[in-house]
Amino acid sequence: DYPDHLNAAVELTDAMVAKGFGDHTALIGNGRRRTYKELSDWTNRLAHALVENYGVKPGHRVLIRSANNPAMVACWLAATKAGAVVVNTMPMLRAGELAKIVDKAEVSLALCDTRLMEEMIVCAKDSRFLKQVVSFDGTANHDAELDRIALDKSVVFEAVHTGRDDVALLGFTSGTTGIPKATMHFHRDLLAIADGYAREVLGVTPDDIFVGSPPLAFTFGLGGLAIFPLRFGAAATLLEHATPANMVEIIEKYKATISFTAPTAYRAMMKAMDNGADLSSLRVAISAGETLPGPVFEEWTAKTGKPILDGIGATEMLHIFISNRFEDRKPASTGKPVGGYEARIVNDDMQEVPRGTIGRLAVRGPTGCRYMADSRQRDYVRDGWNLTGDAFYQDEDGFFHFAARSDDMIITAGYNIAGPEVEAALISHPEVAECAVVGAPDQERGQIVEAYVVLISGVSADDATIKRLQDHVKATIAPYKYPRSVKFLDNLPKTATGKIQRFRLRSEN
Ligand code: 3SK
Repeated sequence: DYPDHLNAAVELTDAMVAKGFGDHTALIGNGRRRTYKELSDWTNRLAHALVENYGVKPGHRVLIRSANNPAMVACWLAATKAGAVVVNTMPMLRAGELAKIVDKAEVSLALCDTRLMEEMIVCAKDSRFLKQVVSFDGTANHDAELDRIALDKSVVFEAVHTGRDDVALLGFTSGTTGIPKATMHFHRDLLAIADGYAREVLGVTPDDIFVGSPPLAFTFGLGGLAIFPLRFGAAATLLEHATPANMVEIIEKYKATISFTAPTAYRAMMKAMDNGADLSSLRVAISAGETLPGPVFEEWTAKTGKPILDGIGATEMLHIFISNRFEDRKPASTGKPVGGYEARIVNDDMQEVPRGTIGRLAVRGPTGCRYMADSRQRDYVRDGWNLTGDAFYQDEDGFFHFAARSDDMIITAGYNIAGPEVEAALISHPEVAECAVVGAPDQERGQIVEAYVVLISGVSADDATIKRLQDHVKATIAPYKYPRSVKFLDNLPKTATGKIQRFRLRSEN
């Protein structure tokens, strides 16, 4: 239960100082630590600048363009304190992609890291909506227009008395299909993901230090690397260019306790451990974005002695809504609903199917999908349930298991085959570094199973390897599921957030 008037940014900064966390480290990035008091003062100065110098009013859409760094978090909090609706965006977006977001969200002000101004200015040049682009310094120097203006402002700011159901954030998702949608999230949603998942599943304490790779522009990153730590007086380490190698460095240097990243990065981090890396400070590893393969779960648990928790989230739902728990986890399972959420497996008529049957994942709880001006809303929310587009089944113990994205089911000669099941079989072959499986059109069978494989270095991409991989799949799962077509790639196409873009592979056909 949240009060009628709620400003999430105040709860994550000023309220934390009032609770006695002023001297605790809140953010570490670009070679500097910032305490909660410093973050509170910084964001209040920025909020004054936004209101007094740039005319930000409640409900204005403010876009932020930056890599993960403390200044981006400060700008997001400041704009939220000023009552703006924030759109966080990733640094690699080009002017054309930014323009689509600006138009959809009717963005009037953009705050942009000085190092990323070029594409932002191109985007603003012909925009109907975007009237001001203001630079901020994403390094620790505070040497850009917004920083200079904020410098003389008061550290006390009376935040806008937003309602708990006022929109605070627009999360953009193109999912794995490439067509962007804006999802609206309220002030209360921003706190609900911390008070649900982060409190109940992770048991975050002020001693925790977070590290991770997802961009803050993606709600997975905003939750894991800003909202969760700040809600509990913990610290977040922010990396502008996160790689498994520099995440390992940060874990060793700051004794990080909670990591957020995708399964491929955990595989790479385990390789680093083989070369002597010390990850013993981690108390839990969170894996999401792609399903965590059973062998990675087993190997991580054996090597670190610490839990790796797979979970599923969605930009539409804001964050993770089904997860494994420390004391209740199963390999190759996504876990059970997070407190406050309900999940069920339904057929196309929204009827619950028996345990063990693959169907559509339906979920409801404190957060949910609200697309902005998008007719896809009625496909996503039916009878009050959010249909995430995932095919799942629930086992006898109540654990949910991912089968496929609904559009990743391959129908071949009358059989339904979940692409990710074939991927899990392929990835367990020692010569496979990464893979993605899709359905390719076939005259005789309708579709065939087609695998795109990235081999580990030194293995030849030839017919003998194809045969070895096909035999391995036949020996691992029901033989009819083996990939009749195997193609080799140097890299898999992925979104900026690391999700495999299977639609691109399908369109190769
Ligand atoms: O995996 C996802 O798509 C996701 C999206 C938002 C928040 C959290 C997660 C895991």
